[in-house]
Amino acid sequence: GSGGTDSAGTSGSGDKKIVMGFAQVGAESGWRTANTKSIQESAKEAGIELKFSDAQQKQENQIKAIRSYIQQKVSVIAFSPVVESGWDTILKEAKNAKIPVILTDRAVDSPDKSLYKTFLGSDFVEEGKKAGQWLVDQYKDSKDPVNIVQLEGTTGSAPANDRKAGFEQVVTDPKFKVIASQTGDFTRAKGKEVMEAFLKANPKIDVLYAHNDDMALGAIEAIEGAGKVPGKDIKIISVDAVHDGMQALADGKINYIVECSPLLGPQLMDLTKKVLAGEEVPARVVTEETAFTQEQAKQALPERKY
Ligand code: GZL
Repeated sequence: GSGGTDSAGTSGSGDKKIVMGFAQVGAESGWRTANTKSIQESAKEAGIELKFSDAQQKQENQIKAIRSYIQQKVSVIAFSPVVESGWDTILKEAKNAKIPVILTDRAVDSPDKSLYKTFLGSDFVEEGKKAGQWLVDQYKDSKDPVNIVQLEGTTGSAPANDRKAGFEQVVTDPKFKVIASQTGDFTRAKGKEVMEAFLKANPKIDVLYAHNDDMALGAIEAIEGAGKVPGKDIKIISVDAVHDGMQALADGKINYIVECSPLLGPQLMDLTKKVLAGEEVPARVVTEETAFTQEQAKQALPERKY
C-alpha cells in the first residue's frame, strides 16, 4: 500500500483514502467464496478501505446496501448484480451523487451505459459455447438421441441466461434433446433436489449440463443415490472449476468443466484507481479463462489457488 495515513486522514502519498462500497451477491457457492476472498485481499493490498455486504442472493438487499454506500459518500461502488434487470433507479441515484459504479462478475441489462464506468467479468455466452462444443465433439460419431437435463443458474441472472444461450447456439443437431431444464439457484442443495426430480421423471438421462460446480456436486449426490454412476451412466458438464468441482473431475465423476475465474479482485482495484484518477477505462474487461478435461484437472489440481 502507499504507507499509513497522515493527520488529515489521507494516505501516505497525500491523496485521499479510497473507500469502496462492495455489494456482494451472497455466499451461495464455492465460486462466490473465492470471489469474496479475492476482493477482500486485493482491497487490503491496494490500500483501499472496503465496506462489504452479503445480500443472501436477494436483489432488494443489494439495492439497500448500495443506497447506504451512497449515504456514506463512499469514493466508489462496486457490485455483482444478482439478476440483470431492475437496477436503473439505484444506479441513477449513485450517478446523481457523483459516485462512480463498477460492475464485476455479472451484468445489468440497463440500456444506459453511463450508469457504470466499466464491467469486469467473464463472457458467459463463450462459456456456454465451450460446454456445448465439448458435447458436440463427444457425440460426433453417434446418431442415437442424446437426452440432456440442464441445471440452470439463478433465474434472471446473466450467467444463467448466457450459459444457456451459448450452449443452445452450439448444440443444434436434432439428436440432442434437452428433456428437462430448471434452476438450481447455483447451490449444491437445490442442485441435488432438482436432479432427484429429474431422475424420477426421466428414466433415460445421458447428459447433465450444470451452470456451476456446486449444482453439479449436488446432482452427483442425487445420481449416486439413484444407484447410477456419475461421469459414466450420466455424463456431466459443469462451469466454474472451483476446487471441489476439479476434484470430482479428476475423480471421473464430472467429464468436463469450463473455467470461470472468481479472482477479479486485483483487476477491480486497478480499475478503481484509474476511474478515481479520471483515467479512461475500457467499457468491458473480459477475464481470461480456459476449460478442463479429467486428465487436465489431475495436472492442474496441485497448484489451483481456489
Ligand atoms: C459467475 C458467477 C456465478 C458462478 C456461480 O461469474 O456469477 O455465480 O458461476 C456463482 O458459482 O454462484
